[in-house]
Amino acid sequence: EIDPGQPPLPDLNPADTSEVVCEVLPVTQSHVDDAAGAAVRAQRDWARGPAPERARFVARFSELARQRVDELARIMTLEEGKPLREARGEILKGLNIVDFFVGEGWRLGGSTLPSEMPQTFTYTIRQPIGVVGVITPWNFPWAVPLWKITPALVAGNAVVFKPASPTPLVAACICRLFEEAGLPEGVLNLVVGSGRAVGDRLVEHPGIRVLTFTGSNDVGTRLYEMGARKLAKVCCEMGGKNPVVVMPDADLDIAVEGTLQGAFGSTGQRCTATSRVILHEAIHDEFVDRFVAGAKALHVGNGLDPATQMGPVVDQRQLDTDLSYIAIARAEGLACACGGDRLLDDAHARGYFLPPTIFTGVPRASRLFQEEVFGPVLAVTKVKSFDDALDAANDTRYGLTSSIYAADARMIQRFIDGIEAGMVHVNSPTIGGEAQLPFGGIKATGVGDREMAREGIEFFTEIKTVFHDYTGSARKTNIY
Ligand code: UN1
Repeated sequence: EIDPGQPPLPDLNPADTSEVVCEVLPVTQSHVDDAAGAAVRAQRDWARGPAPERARFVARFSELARQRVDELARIMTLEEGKPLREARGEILKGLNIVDFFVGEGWRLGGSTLPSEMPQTFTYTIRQPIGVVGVITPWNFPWAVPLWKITPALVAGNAVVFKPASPTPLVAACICRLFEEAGLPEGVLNLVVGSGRAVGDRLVEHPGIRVLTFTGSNDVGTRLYEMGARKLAKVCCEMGGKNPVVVMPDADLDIAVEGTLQGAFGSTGQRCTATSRVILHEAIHDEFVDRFVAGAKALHVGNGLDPATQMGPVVDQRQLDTDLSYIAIARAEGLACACGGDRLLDDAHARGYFLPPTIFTGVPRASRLFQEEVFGPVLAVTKVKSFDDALDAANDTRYGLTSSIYAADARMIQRFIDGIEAGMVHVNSPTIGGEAQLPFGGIKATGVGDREMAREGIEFFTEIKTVFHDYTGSARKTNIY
C-alpha cells in the first residue's frame, strides 16, 4: 500500500551504497489503520480453524522457503550486508524455528486439574488473543520476524508486521511466501515505513491487542508505555552488554575463537553479541595478544565475496553510532588495541565498513563498558579473581546472555548461579539460540515472556479456565 504523495525511500546495499537494492513507498497512518482493520476482520475466521490446520499453512511456507534458501540468502546479504554464509545460516535457523512452531500446533493445549467439588471437571484451554503487532529489527530480518509471526499465526491470531526500515525486501519475501502458501487474505499484513509514525499508529490502533518487539531500549520502552495505556500484552526484547569471562584454567584456543565469533559475527550487530571481555589477570596478556591478532586477520568486505568474514555496518546511522562510541572511548583515554577508524581504501570506500575494534583496560564506569554499541567495538577489562569477574559481569543494566570459559566445574556452576542474564553459555560464545529453548533476558533487556520454545507460543494465547459441573443437580454448598 502506497502513498503517492511521498517520495520512495531507497534501500541501499551497505557494502556498496551506489547500489539501490529496491525502492520502498512508505505507508501512511491511514494504511496502518487499513492493515489493522483487515487483520481484525480476517482473524475471526482464522481463529475458528483448529490449530493443526493453521500450522499446515506455516508448514507449506517452510517447504516453499526451503526451495529458495540461496536466493533468500542473497537478498539478505544485498540488503543487510551480512556474509552469505551467515545469511544462509539465518535462513535455515529461521526455518528450524518455523518447523518447531508447526509442531506446536498439535500440542497447543491447556491443563487438566482436579476440582474441589464433586463431579466437576476443571481444566484450561488456550485461545487466540486477536491481532498481534510485530515490530522487528534489521539485524536478523528473517529469523526474528518468523519467531514472532509463526507462533502468533499458529495460535490463531492475525498479524500486522512492521519490519525495520533498512530491510524491507526480506520482509516482503516473508509475506510473499506466506501468500504463496495460501494464507487467507488479511491474516498477515505488512506495513513498511520509517520513523515513529507507522510504529506508533500500529501500537495505538485499538484492534491490536498484543505487541511483540525486538530492538533498542529507547523504542521498546516507549512502546511498552504505549501498550500499557491500552492494557495490551507486550513483549520487548531489547539491548544487551553481554560479557565473556575467561578464567586461568580455560582452553585459550577455544576461548579466543569463541570470543571472535561472538564479538564480530554479524559485525557485532546482534543483541547477543559479546561486547565485554572480562579476563583474569593470569591470562590477560596472552589472551589479548592472540585475540587482537585474530581480529586483525578477519577479512572485512562485501558479504557476497566468499573470502569475507565480517560484512559492513548496516547503514550510515549505525556507523555514526559506532564511530561516536569509538570517539567517546578515545576521549576517555582508553587504549585502542586494533581498528578504530572507518575503512576508506578503494575496496571499502563505497560501503559502511569498520574493522574489528578492541579497547583494553576499560574501567567499569566507562560508557563503553556500560552502553550497548551494536557494532564491532569491544571492551576488554582485567580482573584479579573469579568474584571480581562475576561482579564486573553483572555491573550492567542489561541481562540478556553471557559466557564463561573455564574448566573447574565448581567455578562454572557458581557462574551459572550468579550471573544476571537470561542465558548463559559455558565454553561457547554468547550468541545463538535454538527453537526449543526459551530465548530472552532479564533486567533492562526484556519485558514479557521468553520467545521461542513453548513459552514463545503460549505468549500469543489467553487461558480460559473451565468449570464443568456434571452432577445434574444444583450445587448444595457454595463455599467455592
Ligand atoms: C542469535 O544470536 O543468533 O536481535 C540471535 C538479535 C537477537 C537475535 C540473536 N534477537 O540480535
